[in-house]
Amino acid sequence: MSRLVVVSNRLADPRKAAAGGLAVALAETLNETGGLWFGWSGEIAEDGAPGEGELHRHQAGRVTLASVDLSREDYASYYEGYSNGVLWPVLHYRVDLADFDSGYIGGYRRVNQLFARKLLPLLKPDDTVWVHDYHLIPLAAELRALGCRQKIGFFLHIPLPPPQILAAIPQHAWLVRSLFSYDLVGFQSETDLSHFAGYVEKEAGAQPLDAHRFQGFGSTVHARAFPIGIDVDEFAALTHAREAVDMYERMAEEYKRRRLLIGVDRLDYSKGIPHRVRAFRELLANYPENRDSATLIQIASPSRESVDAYGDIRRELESLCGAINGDYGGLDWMPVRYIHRTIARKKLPGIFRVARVGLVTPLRDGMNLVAKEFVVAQDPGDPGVLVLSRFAGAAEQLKEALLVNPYDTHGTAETIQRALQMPREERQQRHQKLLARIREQDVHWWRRSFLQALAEAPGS
Ligand code: GDG
Repeated sequence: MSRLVVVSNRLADPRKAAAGGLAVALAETLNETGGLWFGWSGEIAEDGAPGEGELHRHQAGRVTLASVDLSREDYASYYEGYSNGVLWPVLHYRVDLADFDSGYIGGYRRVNQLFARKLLPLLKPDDTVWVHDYHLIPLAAELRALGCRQKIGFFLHIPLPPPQILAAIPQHAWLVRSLFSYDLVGFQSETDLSHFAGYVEKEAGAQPLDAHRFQGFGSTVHARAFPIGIDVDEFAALTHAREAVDMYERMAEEYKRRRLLIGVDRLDYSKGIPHRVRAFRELLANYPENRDSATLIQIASPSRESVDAYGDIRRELESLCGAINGDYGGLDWMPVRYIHRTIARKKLPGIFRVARVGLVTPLRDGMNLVAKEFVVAQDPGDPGVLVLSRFAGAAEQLKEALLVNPYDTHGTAETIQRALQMPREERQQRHQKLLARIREQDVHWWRRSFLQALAEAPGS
């Protein structure tokens, strides 16, 4: 197997499995192949020049971690500006929240060029390079411009919107053309793939050679959906470890007279948290039997606080939760517990397991791993019910969840009521099917499928 080189905006030490996410997903292959992980160090060089950054290297077991610092100006335009101020909102269909400052694109391009320049000398001839996410769309084009011939794959962790929405980005044509420098492009869902196919056909006149091969801009690219999964065994082990069990027992005791609903998200406008809280308010209004009983715990871990839209959603949530507690709460019952902090990962499965309903209702989400974690943490004999947005990538796989349209407050409230009333037998049947699919298409399956498809894709 050729050496795996992973490139992502941020990197993590793959030995620290508790880090979760990409580190757990890629650790096995990085270790087996003595791989390299390259990205931004997380450091901002206050007096650094734009387009420059010091390279740091260190060993994490068999894996080499190589990272570069960013200048203050590059951080502002590449990371906060173009990646999180333009690409994140538009790719989540939120053109209204985008900040199309024409100064950002220069920094985005410059940092991708910097990454290409620093990475190229570290590559060996038969390396396989796997680039991750929207921060680095043009990286392969920049590497190719410097003469890189290695296989390069790209995986987009967030959605790809329909062509008309993508076209709102002033540089949309350049971005999509950049994707043709990869040998393989992976999306989270068939929906995202169909948007890519639609875009290249309508906007770029590129011809599909078959369902997964597209010809355009003088080259051919393979594109497919590879729905990302979780490490099921790791999360199941976490569920039965002491911290989670302690958490479960404490919460089960505290809420034994009541029924818990749980939401766990980064505090991001794509996650639909205010919509969810409004649906919960409607549940209390329309089904009074839930008063003094149904309790929503919403954990919203802080995220990108310096961006304006994040401050707005934080304020909206605080006032919404305060109003519901004021209207419905009593001396010994608060309907909503809103926690704007990050909770230790080891405790999460305990909270998931005690909940009767898991609310995963993003307005738009690439995949949403919380949906999968919630299912894995359940007691198969008496499982909770997953209420899932039809607009999460996970909805393509998790058909036995109760699917909702998060914009439909009334419909979501009705579905939550159905979840609270679902008989045990139906809950067991649905849970069994969901768990089987999550297990079958876990993160190791995802990694193997992508790398195999990349190995089989003809080189450029
Ligand atoms: C992007 C895409 C795609 C959340 N709060 C806490 C906490 N978390 C953990 C969850 C889960 C992870 O963070 C979130 O993953 P998601 O998939 O839900 O969402 P994004 O962060 O937006 O991830 C997404 C993903 O990439 C992978 O491709 O699925 O669509 O947007 O693991 O458990 N963890 C801890 N404390 C918290 O308070 N410890």
